[in-house]
Amino acid sequence: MDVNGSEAVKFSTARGYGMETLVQHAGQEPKIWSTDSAVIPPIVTSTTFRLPDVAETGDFVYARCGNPTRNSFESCIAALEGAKHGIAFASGVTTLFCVTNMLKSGDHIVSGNELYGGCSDQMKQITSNLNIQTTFVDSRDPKNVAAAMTPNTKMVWIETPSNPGLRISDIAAIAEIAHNNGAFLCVDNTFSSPYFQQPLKLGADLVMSSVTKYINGHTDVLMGIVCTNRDDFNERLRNFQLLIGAVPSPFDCYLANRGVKTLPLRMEKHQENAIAVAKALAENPRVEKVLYPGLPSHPQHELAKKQMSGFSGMVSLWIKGGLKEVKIFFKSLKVVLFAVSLGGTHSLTEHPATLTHDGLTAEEKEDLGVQDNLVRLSVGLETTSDLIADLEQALKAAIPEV
Ligand code: P1T
Repeated sequence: MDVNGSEAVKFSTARGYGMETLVQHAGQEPKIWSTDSAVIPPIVTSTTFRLPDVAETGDFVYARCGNPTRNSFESCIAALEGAKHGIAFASGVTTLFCVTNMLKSGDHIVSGNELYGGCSDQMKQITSNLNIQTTFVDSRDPKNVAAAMTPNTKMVWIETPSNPGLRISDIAAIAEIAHNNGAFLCVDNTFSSPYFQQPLKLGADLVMSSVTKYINGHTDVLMGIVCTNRDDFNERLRNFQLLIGAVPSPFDCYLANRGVKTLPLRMEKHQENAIAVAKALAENPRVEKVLYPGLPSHPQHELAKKQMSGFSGMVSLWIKGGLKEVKIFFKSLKVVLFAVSLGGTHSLTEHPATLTHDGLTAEEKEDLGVQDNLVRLSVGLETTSDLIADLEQALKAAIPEV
């Protein structure tokens, strides 16, 4: 388009334009810099877009309501989830905030009781202030979800596998319960990524992910995304992008779009390393218990196999001892880094009881197995034998006698 829909203007000194005008306009016409042959989508940082006419908009108007780099990324993740729509937000927790804001005062949520601590804290501390109460149930048994449904229940929220105990919830069974009660189901798919699990195909209405984790995969972007096939949900969530404005930056969208290109390769290697690490830890006399959904020792291995095509890179272990041993264990690691977050190329380990799930009450921690000796591992892409050797030497340092 030419300037303001009129004839193209040639910006040059010969035409008498001043320097102050030329620095704004010369060489900046979309015809000069835009291309339809670049292999990689460009980072479009413009916050505003030229409009064709009064009461007419082009594809883009203003960065909060749409940006070409963000659109590329959203379309890619929607395709991976088998969805019509993908709507990206500034973080995973913002995505939860926007999804729960589709409810109204007096509505009720039934949620799995094991969630990332930031998500359950948000439901308890912020969503509740909107007069939307949440009942938390052990969603491993769908009957618990059914029993908690009330006439006001409008949303069921589950995380599967869950953070940090890797509990599995039956997506198809819970979707049916939600629908029979006039509610919708949203699944937090962060731990699997769409590569290993596509909840919409199992009946969920919405699927969200913290892009910060496996989807971006490189520990350098904070972002969330929700995908859906429902046009009405898409409209409402896009309106939140516009009115709340917690949208990811074009640069972050570019990075995540770049990161996701290797999602299949990374997920296969995360899984390969996680299986090897989980097997080695299960045989270690210094370890009380190991959970990995891909091993037959996981109590819900059969359900995991039914709804997932692979088991990701998250391993949870309870070491022998308590806080003292756990502290020495973390300090002794050399390859695996002690840090929250997950899903990146580096192996990370964290202590849910004092970090990600610190907000839980003592009873909730006990009920979920978030004891002082629980260690969460996000198994990265390093050489398998280096990871196992590092974990084994740290366990030895922490628990010299067995
Ligand atoms: O950090 P953010 O992008 O806002 O995503 C929140 C979130 C949502 N859902 C799950 C399952 C998550 O694990 C997270 C974030 N989790 C961590 C930072 C963590 O260390 O567990």
